[in-house]
Amino acid sequence: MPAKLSAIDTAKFVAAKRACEFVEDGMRVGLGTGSTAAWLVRCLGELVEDGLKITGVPTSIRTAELARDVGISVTTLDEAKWLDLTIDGADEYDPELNLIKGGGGALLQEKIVATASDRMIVIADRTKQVETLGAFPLPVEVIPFGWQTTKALLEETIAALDVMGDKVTLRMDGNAPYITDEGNHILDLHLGRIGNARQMALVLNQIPGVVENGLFIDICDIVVTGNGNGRVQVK
Ligand code: ABF
Repeated sequence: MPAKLSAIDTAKFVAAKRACEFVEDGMRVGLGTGSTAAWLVRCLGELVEDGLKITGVPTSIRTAELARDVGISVTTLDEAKWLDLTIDGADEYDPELNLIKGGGGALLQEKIVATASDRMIVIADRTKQVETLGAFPLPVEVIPFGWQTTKALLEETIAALDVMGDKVTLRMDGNAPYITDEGNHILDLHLGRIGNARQMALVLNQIPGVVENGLFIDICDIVVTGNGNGRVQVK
């Protein structure tokens, strides 16, 4: 373990290290995005240095850059076609292992890659565990064309679902909306609590202009969590 890690980084590191035990020689591995997934990429880089043979499919430009930096051979999902395993972070996970993801702005590629995998493992620190999803703002990716109309339709739809929540707000980095690797915008839905995540995930994607949302339902198979004392739990 790297020297002098903070408690939160220790939690992320040990979860990432433990998840590497699921990676076997010759695997095609989806590589997630975010700070916990970055620890995974670094740990896999060390294993590759020691002879592990894998091919990585990154879920963002920044993960692709980090993977190359640590010596992991990367390819595209079109090349790989299907993956043995995807390992990624999350913003929240509930008892059914349903997730909110996308706080890092990479939800679209993350959901495509995770779905195109035999297994999906989430690595997280203990703070990501919730009884009910929704305290973390739900990211929704929309195309730039007519995004303000899409935002208004989202507000109407959420109101119709009678969801107790604040107004829909656009994540503003400075004066510009957050732009994804695909050039789309991210809207953050401040819902507070999502009573029926399965229904919400389906309804959101029916709205014209919505590309994808950060609810990952029935996609995650295993959650590996770490805590600040270096202890790991596999669920
Ligand atoms: C990414 O990792 C995102 O989907 C998710 O929002 C983020 C979690 O970031 P971190 O690991 O930095 O907490 O997969």
